[in-house]
Amino acid sequence: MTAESTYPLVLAPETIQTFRDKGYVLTENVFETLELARHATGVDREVANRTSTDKRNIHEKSVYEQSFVQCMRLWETSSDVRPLTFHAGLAGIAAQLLGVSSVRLWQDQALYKEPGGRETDAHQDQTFWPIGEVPLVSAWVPFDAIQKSNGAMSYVPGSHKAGPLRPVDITHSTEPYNILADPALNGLSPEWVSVDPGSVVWHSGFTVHQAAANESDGARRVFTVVYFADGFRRTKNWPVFPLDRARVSVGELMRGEGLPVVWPVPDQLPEPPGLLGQSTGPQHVAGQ
Ligand SMILES: O=C(O)CCC(=O)C(=O)O
Repeated sequence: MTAESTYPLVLAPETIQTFRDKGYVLTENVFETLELARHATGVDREVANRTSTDKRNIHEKSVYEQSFVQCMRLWETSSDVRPLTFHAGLAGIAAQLLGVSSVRLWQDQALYKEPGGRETDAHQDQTFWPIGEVPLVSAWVPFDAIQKSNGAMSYVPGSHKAGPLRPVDITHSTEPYNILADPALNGLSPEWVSVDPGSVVWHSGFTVHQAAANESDGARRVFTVVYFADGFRRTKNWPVFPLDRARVSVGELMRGEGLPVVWPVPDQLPEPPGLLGQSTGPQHVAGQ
């Protein structure tokens, strides 16, 4: 571990303030073209590996699967993806946005919205997980230019300040709650964010966000990395794969196998855990 790490990408104070005020912020020029293309190739390859036996077209999939092809914890099965998941520039930005000295990895995932893919329902991320109000931030890394017509995200500005609202069942196992009509949001409208490749959009764990349908002919290729502040404890006992795998019980510090420190930058890339989650989908449990 490098104790005296300095940030590879230093944020302007206004960028951090925007994130605190609005619950999301765009950072430009995080990746150069060739570097991003290299990461995209690694993620494409692992998504193709994970989905090679699935021959269904989008209309044969569940409502949830029509929002995106979801492949989680790609770093655990692909050494090509590891440099992106543990990218020092991203991890350093996460630490700056959260205002903490050390951050851990919660998860990475590819979210590829197929041509004709439906919208992603509006939700908050953090209410999915038994982790209370630990400071948490997601990096949304597009590999291509993304506008509303091909699956951009929108964010309700300031919604993170409402804290945890009613969870939204984006899997559609039950009727999803219409969080955009929650009185705590005071009727605020989501703001759509177009993103160029090389830029990254960050949102806080309680920011209400959604993604548009993909009306284009190409896949909307996005990779996300979720970071949380080190030194916080599990708050609830409902099942969640990464904490259960690391044998973190309620009241214990969230750390261990599969939850490595990513800032300060570790001396070596972390080793993947032995027990893996499912190849695709939300990885509620271990196994294929
Ligand atoms: O990209 C999407 O469709 C949804 C992404 C999302 O909900 C997230 O990154 O938290």
